[in-house]
Order: sequence, then structure tokens, then C-alpha cells
Amino acid sequence: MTTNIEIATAFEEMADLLELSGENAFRIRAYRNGAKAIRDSSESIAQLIANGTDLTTIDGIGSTLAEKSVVLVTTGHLPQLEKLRIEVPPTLRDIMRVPGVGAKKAMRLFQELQVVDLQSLRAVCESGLVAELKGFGAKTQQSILQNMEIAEKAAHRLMIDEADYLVDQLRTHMQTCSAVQRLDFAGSYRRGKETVGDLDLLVISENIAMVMDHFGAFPGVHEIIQRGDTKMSIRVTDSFQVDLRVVAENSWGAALQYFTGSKEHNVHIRGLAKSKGMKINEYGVFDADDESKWLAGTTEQDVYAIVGLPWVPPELREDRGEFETGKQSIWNRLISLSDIRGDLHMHTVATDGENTIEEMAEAARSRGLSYIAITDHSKRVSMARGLNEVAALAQWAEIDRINAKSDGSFHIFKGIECDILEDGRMDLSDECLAQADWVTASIHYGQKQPRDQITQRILNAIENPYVHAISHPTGRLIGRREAYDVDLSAVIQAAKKYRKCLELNANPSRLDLNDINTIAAIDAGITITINTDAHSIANMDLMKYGVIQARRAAVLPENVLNCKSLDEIKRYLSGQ
Ligand code: DGT
Ligand code: CA
Ligand code: CA
Ligand code: ZN
Repeated sequence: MTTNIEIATAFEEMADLLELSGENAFRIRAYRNGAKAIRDSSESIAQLIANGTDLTTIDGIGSTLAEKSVVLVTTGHLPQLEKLRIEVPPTLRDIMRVPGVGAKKAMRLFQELQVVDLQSLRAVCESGLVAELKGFGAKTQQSILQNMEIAEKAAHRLMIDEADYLVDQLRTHMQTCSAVQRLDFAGSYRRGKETVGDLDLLVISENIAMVMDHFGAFPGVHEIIQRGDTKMSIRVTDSFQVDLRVVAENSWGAALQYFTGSKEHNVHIRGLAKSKGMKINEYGVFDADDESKWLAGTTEQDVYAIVGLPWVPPELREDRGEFETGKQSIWNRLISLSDIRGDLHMHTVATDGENTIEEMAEAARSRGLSYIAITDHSKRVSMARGLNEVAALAQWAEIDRINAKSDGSFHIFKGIECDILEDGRMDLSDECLAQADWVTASIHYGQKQPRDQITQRILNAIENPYVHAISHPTGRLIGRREAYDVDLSAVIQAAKKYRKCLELNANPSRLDLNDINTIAAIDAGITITINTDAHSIANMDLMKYGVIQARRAAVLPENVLNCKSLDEIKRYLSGQ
């Protein structure tokens, strides 16, 4: 049966190819919205079609997409897509994704320089042909070359939420195989890395053939790459690989440890084992002098214990100090999702969000939180209809009214995501900001300014007495846009001095700060915030990705402002 991922992928490709062929924006958006609705749907579209359900009842799906979904599910083909693929090389999609290129430029590169993929784009840039194209120039050529590197790296890695989605699908599928005794995902996914190069699935089973047959029958399979004695690899979607390894019960811990990695962590642990006269591999821990002597391997705990280590949380396995005894005592207190008590960055219908203040509050409450801050954009962000002083004050008055009706167990803080203007001033007046409970400052414009200027803008914001935190301290979009050129250690020092927070944005395509930056912030003694920056109720579920990133930096609840209870944060914000 056709999976939701397959339908969504087809519509996303339609949208891209239509954009390349210059189709109108309205039609393109319909495909993108539809793809997203289908990807996010918890129900199987194919099943709904089989039941005769009218797909247009799903938000985001109109009659055209409903019709096309039926065609795709019943015939396995989408004729319009196949026609488009002949007119426009599908590999041009990679080119339009290169920041600064886009659909129009991609099409011109194709028509005028016969560029069809990233490889040929690199070639024409390096030979200087792009610089000579009208409307391109040497500067564009240079920036394409730089940005291509980001795009090439991103092309074959999934962001953590995409990996999560695929893991759920694979888990559900593999669990229906009676030969599977136990399964888990190892590799970078288990370590919580922000992007994942491939998935590493481990299974205990005594019937390898049956497990492999079942794996090969995963509905999302594009290709079976190889099938060996204990290892099998498949390709799902265009380019993403999943490795399966079937292991024996008494090797489970050793295999899980080995394939979770990282490589650096494993090199270190192998050295440690060697120094103790042992040998460690994916089958177990053995006596170095007599390799037939199996010493451990059933559980990960056993493997670590025999080399004299406590069990290491997977997120910390990067050989960044996890072998130093001094650091190990805090591991049982690493932050987890249940430590988060509130969310201090989110948007409503007043700017570019999809839900009202009350809807956001209710959604937060139902997720077990005791407070939120509403932080809509300020006026400079005109694209999102940012609030001016009058509108901000009106919103805060509304929040006062909503809070007044509450029983006090949940609180909405009056906040604003105030823009740091290109010249370094705050977008809203101090008189206005002084009336907010919570001011988080962000850069949205002038992101390409030189290092000194960007850094100075953020320092100005930190020094402003009404600002509590910096949102988007790096501004990166994973796989799409590099961080701005900011001196983050200067920002960290200033945040420390003025006792301001830096935000670890939990959105999986942002996650500013990254793991290394988070470590630096925590080491400097900064309190961070972990916020979803939700633009809808559904976005509130992204909090877990921020927490995973924080765990990679060994963050404890006391390092995070929004782990404070409602009473504690009220006291903190009132300066007591
Ligand atoms: P990824 O997939 O690029 O996001 O990163 P990982 O860490 O998942 O890397 P991957 O899938 O190549 O391998 C998973 C783990 O298995 C890796 O962290 C260490 C271990 N591993 C894989 N291949 C080898 C190998 O040839 N030698 C050693 N020592 N370890 C390996
Ligand atoms: Ca992997
Ligand atoms: Ca792998
Ligand atoms: Zn925001």
C-alpha cells in the first residue's frame, strides 16, 4: 500500500518541478501544503481512500490533490509528475535548494549553461561561466560555490525530526514480524545528533531470513542495496539508507554499544579495554590473550562496567570528556523532557502564528506545562505583521484579562520577540519593553553584516536593561543557511556579565545553539532557555528536540530557565 511519505514526497516533487517550470505560486503552494498535511497525518491516506473517505475533509487538501492522491494510490503513478520529469530534470531540485539560487536561476542555469545537477553546477562555477551570465556575476558565482557545500552536505542527511518520523514507521513495521525478539536504533540517531546520515537498526532474532524478508517488505523501500549473512541495507526515499544488523542475544549490548558509536568514543573505549588486557568488538568483550574467552556483551551496562565505566548516556558518546571521572557524577541528573515546566517563545495569530493566545495556553497546559510567554514579532518584521508599541500593549492587556480568569495554576507571561534593528537599536521603545514580563531579542534582518557589526548588535541587546534573553543567537537553518558571522564567545561573556539567557531553539531545523555552543554557554555559567518558537499548537511537540540537544551538552535542569517552577520564574522575573 502506498505510504503517506510516498504521497507527500510525490507532491513535494510536483511542487518543486512546477516552481521550476514557472507555474503560479498559488498552485505550488497547494501542493506543498497538501504534502505537509499528508506527511503530518496520523491516518493512512491509502486506507482512507480504501474506506471511501472524502480526502478534502483533511485540512490542506483540496479537490485537485484529493483526486491526484486517489490516482497515485490506486495506480502507483502520477502522470503529471512523470510528464514534468521529462520537461524538467528532477536533479534541478538540488540546485534550486542551493541558498541564493532558487527556481528561476536554476532554470536559467539549465537553459543557458546546461547545468543539470550539483556536479555540473560546480563545474560551471569553477570555470567562471556563471560570472559571465547576465544577472549573476562574480559575487553570485562565489556565493553559489560556498553555499553548495552546505547543500551537498545536507542532501544526504535527515534532520532529527525527519529521522524520528522514519524510525517510527520502521519500528511499527518491524514489530509486526514475529521473528523479531528485540529491536532498537543505534548510530547517530540514538546519540541525538541534529542530523542523521543513515539509520542503524539492530534486531535480535533466531530467524535471520524471516527478519530480512520483512525488512525488505517495508512499504517505504526504494531499493535493496545489499543482503548479506547478518547485515542488510535498504534505501528509502531518494537517497537515505537504513542498515539492519541481526545479532545474537548475548551480543546485544556489545552490538548496541558498537553501532551507537561514535567512532571517536569507540576508539577511546577500545584503547581502555586494551590497557586492561581485553578486546572489545560488536560481538562482545573478550580476553585479549585468549579470544575464545567471552567476558561480557549481553547488556551495554556490562560492556561499560567491565572496562570500569558507568553506563554512558548515548548523547554524550562523542569523546568530549565522557571518560573523565569528574564529569560522570551528574549523568543521572541530565535534563529530560519532564523537567521542562514552561515555554518562553511562541507566536499567535496576532503575527505569523496559527493559533490564539488561549489556544496556545490550553495546548501548553495539556502538555503538562505551567506557564508560557507569548512572544509575537515586533514591527520591523513586517512580513509577519509584527506588532508596534500600541499593538503590543493591547495584546498584553488581553493577556492580563485571560490570566485574571485563571485559577493561578497556569500563567501566561506578557512577552515580545523584539527585533534588533540593523543599526543595533531595539525595534520597540524602552518604555514599551519595560511593560513586558519577558523580552527576547532576535536578529531577523541584516544577517549578512560583518562579524563586528552583528556581534555588536547582539551585545547592545544584551546590555539593554529590559531584554531578558537572546533568541536565535546564531540564526542558522540546518542544511539551508549558515549561522551569521557572530563572535559567540563575546556574546556568551556579555550574557554572563549581564545575567541574560541565550536560547537553545528547539525547532529541529534551527537548534541554535548547537551542541558545542551549548557546552560553551553552560561552561561559562549561563542560564539557557529551551523554547519551541511555536507558530502553531502542533509545534509545541518540538520541545523534545531541544532537550535532546541539551543532553548532548550535559545540561542539567538548573542550567535551564524554563525548568523553574511557576513560582520560581515569577520571582526571577520580578527581580527578587
Ligand atoms: P551518521 O550515520 O553519519 O549520522 O553517523 P553514525 O555515527 O551513525 O555512523 P555510521 O552509521 O557510519 O556507524 C554507526 C556506528 O557504528 C559508528 O558511530 C561507529 C560504528 N561503526 C560503523 N562502522 C564502523 C567501522 O568500520 N569501524 C568501527 N570501529 N566502527 C564502526
Ligand atoms: Ca548511522
Ligand atoms: Ca550506518
Ligand atoms: Zn520567534
